[in-house]
Amino acid sequence: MTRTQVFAQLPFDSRIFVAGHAGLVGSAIVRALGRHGFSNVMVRTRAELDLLDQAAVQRFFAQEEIEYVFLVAGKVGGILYNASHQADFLYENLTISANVIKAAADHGVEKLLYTGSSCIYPKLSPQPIREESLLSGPLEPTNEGYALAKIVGLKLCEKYHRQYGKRFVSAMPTNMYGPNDNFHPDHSHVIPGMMRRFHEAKEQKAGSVTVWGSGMPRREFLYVDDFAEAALVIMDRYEEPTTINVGTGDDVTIRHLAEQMQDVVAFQGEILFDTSKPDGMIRKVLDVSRIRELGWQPCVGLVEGLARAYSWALRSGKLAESRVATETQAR
Ligand code: GFB
Repeated sequence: MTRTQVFAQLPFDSRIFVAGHAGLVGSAIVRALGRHGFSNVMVRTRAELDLLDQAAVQRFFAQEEIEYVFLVAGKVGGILYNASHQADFLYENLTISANVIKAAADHGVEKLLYTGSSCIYPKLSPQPIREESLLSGPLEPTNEGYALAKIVGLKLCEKYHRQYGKRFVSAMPTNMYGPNDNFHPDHSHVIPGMMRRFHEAKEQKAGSVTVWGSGMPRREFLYVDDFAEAALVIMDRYEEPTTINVGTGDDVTIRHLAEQMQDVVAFQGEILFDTSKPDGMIRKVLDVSRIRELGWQPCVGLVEGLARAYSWALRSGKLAESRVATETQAR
């Protein structure tokens, strides 16, 4: 199959802006664009372009004649960080989404892909969660601020789509992990946080490692480079105003994840559970029929993905960084 057959609608020399290129998802999208031969990919550091600054974002779009936007910038974090910083998560994600989507609408962007996360769906959604569950009930309280901001962002895309015919679409991925993740012990998502705890326990030859919560919640995990491929497929050929889920369709318990992590990190001790830490949603697995119909499916299974992520974390020095250093980086 030639490249042009894979991405028939997306010209290889188009001016593509990846908002949030330094993070887990943005860096994977930049890698995927490079792999597939897209030659005109634009990125800006936070120092060069503060996405919270509406005037700066407007100036940037006015000057750069951007044609395609992957909007994956935002404040992210795991269950504890989310729960304890809800104002920041709501304000920053809302503002970034509004600034970039409006500027893209004002300055003739051809197509924009907005991303949120599966936590936008109600706490008691029927599982696997279909796109139609959106706004059908109360949210999980530990991430209400983040989820509200992301719901507004995806609805803003949908409204521009319906009112002005803008090709603004949104994708809701499940929990992702991989290179350039945040490995802070308290701020991060479960995979990098747990990986750090297991790694440190192994280094210290500890007899046990403590995992947050009861171990019973179920989560679905997607290797971020698989998501990046899905993002390109969606940018190329998904044209609906309503959002599309991206996941594997399979979930595991946190206990099972911990056992896989123990093998990957080669930690010999015992696994304990700290039930004073929150469990969050008891189950969160996406219905992925829509994205499957577009011809995408994930390639990297959980064990292989964990091994790749661990190898990256070791090579990058992320697991060796002091807790103070990772805290500064996470802000
Ligand atoms: O990735 P995580 O923080 O996010 O996973 P959510 C939380 C689940 O993993 C809970 C357990 O059941 C935790 O009790 N867990 C076990 C751990 N050990 C750890 C650990 O070391 N760190 C963390 N973080 N959890 C987030 C939302 O929800 O998912 C965000 O807060 C976002 O808004 C993200 O949507 C994808 O899946 O609970």
